[in-house]
Amino acid sequence: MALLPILHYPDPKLHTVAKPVQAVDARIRTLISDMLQTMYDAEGIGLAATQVDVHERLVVIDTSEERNQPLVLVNPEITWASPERQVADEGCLSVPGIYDGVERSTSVKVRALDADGQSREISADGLLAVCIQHEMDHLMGKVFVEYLSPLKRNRIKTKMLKARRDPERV
Ligand code: K1U
Ligand code: ZN
Repeated sequence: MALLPILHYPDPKLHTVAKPVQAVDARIRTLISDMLQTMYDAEGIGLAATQVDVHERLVVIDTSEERNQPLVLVNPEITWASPERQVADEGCLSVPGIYDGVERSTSVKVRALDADGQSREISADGLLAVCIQHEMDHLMGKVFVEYLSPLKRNRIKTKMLKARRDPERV
């Protein structure tokens, strides 16, 4: 297993649209295991392949308290999203230290392949529904700060660029 470097906003590679995974083979299973290790090490609840500079439709998630219920979504598609929506605070491993409210559907259904290549449909609400929608956005090249006002987004961009230049001062 390996820890993978996570791209930080505003890296333009975060805006790449991911392509479908062609086969759940040994390469993908190694990537799944490396992404899970990277997510747990960074203390995140989710990670999209886009964030580790792999532009294929793969997401790992674990919203459990015990950090022992990994969810692997290969080629995920949202098949239903509730018309009921709610604003909740989000964070992002690609935008460290920034948390802000984003409006999302409160419940979703997602169809995906699991780590064995089996098709599954998952119903999610609460934090899991928020996390799935956040990770699906990553696969489409969208970072959560793009839901914020241009003023907030520019402040975040400036802060991230300063942190990249001078990590000691942030
Ligand atoms: O995709 C990512 O960057 C991971 C991200 C997922 C996420 C968290 C919260 C709302 C939506 C999506 C994170 O894991 S951010 C860091 C984090 O651990 C966290 C933040 C808020 C609540 C719970 C955990
Ligand atoms: Zn994120």
